[in-house]
Amino acid sequence: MLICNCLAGLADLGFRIEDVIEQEHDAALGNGGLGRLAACFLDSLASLNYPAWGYGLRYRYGIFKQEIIDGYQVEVPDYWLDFNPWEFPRHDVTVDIQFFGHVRKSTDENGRTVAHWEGGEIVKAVAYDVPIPGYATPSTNNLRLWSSTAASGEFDFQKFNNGDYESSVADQQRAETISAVLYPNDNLERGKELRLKQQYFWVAASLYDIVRRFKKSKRPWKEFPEQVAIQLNDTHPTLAVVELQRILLDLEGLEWDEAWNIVTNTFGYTNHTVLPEALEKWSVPLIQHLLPRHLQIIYDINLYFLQSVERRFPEERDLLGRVSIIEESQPKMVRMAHLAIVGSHKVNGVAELHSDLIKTTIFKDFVTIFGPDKFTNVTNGITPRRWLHQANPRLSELISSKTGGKDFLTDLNELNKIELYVKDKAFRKEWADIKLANKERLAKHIKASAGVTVDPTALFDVQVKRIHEYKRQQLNIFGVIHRYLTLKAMSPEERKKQQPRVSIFGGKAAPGYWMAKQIIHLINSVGKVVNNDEDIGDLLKVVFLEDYNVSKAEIIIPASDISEHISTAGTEASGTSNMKFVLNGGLIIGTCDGANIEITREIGENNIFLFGNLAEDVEDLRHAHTYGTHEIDPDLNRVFQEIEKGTFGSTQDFAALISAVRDHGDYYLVSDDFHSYIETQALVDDAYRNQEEWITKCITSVARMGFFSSDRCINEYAEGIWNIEPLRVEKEEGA
Ligand code: GL7
Repeated sequence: MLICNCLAGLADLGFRIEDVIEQEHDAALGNGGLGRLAACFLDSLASLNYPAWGYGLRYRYGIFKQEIIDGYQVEVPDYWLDFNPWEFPRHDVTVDIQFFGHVRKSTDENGRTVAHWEGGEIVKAVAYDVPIPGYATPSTNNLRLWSSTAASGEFDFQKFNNGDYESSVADQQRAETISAVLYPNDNLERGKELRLKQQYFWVAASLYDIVRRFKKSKRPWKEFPEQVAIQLNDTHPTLAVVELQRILLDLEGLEWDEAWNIVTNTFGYTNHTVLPEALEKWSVPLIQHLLPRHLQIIYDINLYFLQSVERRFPEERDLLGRVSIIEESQPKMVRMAHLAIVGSHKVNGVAELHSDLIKTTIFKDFVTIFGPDKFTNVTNGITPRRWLHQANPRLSELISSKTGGKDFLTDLNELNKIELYVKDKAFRKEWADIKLANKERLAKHIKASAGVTVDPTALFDVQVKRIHEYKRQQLNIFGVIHRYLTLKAMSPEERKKQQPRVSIFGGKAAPGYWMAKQIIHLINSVGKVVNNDEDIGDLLKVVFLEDYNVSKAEIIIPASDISEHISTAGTEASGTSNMKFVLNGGLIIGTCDGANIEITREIGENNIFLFGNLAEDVEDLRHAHTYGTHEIDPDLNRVFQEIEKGTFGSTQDFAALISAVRDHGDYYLVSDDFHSYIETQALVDDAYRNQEEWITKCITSVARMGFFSSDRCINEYAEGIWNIEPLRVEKEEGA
């Protein structure tokens, strides 16, 4: 009804809804899976009627736009706020945030030492509210994004009038810099002062807001954790642990133990990666300079923690150094993950393998100290509202016609009803038609954006995600080159028997990640040669889609036949696009990593193409590469030789990609997994040729994907970590 009114209203004004929707920018306030997961969670929280808030920064510039020029990535700023009808500026909701300064200690009338954080500078946080409407419920939650501005709110008129023009706006500009731009690194931390400022600005404003709301309830402080649960989505907001302790201690006058009890019962911490380069550490001098009082509190937290460890494990001197929040390096560093673990009552990983890995590797000592119950798993999920209903309306419609309505969108296990129709001819035909239509739509997009003509009946092989060595787009493109060489060596008759394939890549490289940029360049260079080779024709096309983002994902994912989730085993914490692809009727080629393992368990091992070494063997293989001889796979060597011959242009550019494998220990095991990858890709070709079998696999897989709803995931957090229940809400008429 509402939609009809919108359409009619827009038509009256002379607009088409499609054109209006086109105008909307992606919010782009994150880098990759981590931020997108949070967006799915917000949708589930609202749809399940949980009273929850999301907090973040209102970046003026989100993730950059990617252009491909001459095969290279070029970054362009993406100013998205010129048109954002969804936000409500709340100039009445502001918080003053302090930085720098010093700490003065005094003694109160009870002889207690009181700390006063004084001086420094103040920046103002202004709230912008983004309503998050739940699906099929009147509940709407709030995402509160903070924007930074000068404390005075304006530039300094006094200075301006005195002719000091530059300095009159300097304060304003410095303040606004804090929420100006998102750091574009995915799974990498660089320790920049502005980034730390962003983190503190965000958590201080958010905690102030939370505490203000709690105080209105007039409940005693000890009941704070009953009313409030705060989930740390990775370590980026971990300063919140310290900030809450500071508020309780310095501003509310609680004793240390009482305050710390409240803090630890309030926070939960989700770890999203084991990659060492992504584990946050901040230098002690930097924190000392920016947040002097917080550094004192961190030292006290660490002291009490280490004292308790020492009491319990008096013989284990090394243990203290290993678990300390402070790393005794030069300069000393604060290990944020350790702080998050010590400051939380639950720690979880995001897929079973990942949760096991953190318990046995990076956080092993903490399991010994706190016991295994503090550590748990909550396997990630995705919202079926966006990733099925919105992205693939025809498939959603077909499913709803067989499951008896739209209930599957709020109870994804309902999907299993479609397995009854796996042999139903009309159903299968409609299923195949929908996939083809989605592929035709993507083919049009490929033509328009990359200028390449692709045959929609070819096998669409997709790898879209951030470009990263651990995600191994280099393995994929080396495999594509191997396929090209194999086809080239065939007679025209033999070629005719081969399965045509379109290899589709997309994803951004962090601007400072040189190797990732070389991978993009190699993909484009290979595309240029292969796509123009008349011997090859439609048998193989290679496409790099510019500027992969959520809107493009909604076009690409429903059009995939096979998608690649091929990280080195043990490196991808979960992955979530793997779930999106299968939910949209595509199959997976993947390693035994992250959520691929649980997807296999749910859909059955006949419906997924797994290959490669297992996580438990990775360490030994790396060790062997470094200390033994490292034989490169002969097929991969052929690929390297072809690149080095200059077949794909400038050999210099790609030398580093080859030497990472051949000369520098092949850390990501590209050579070790190459043979198994190529063989498994051949199995994919065979399977795809048998379209009847293929469609059966696809339907069966979708039917068994219920587990991967973010609703299931949020219910697990609510029950196991936050101890909250949904609000009772009357369903809307006709919803
Ligand atoms: C990530 C993981 O790399 C990814 O595997 C996971 O699915 C996601 C959500 O849990 O979190 N961790 C991380 O730092 N980034 C991720 O995408 C950027």
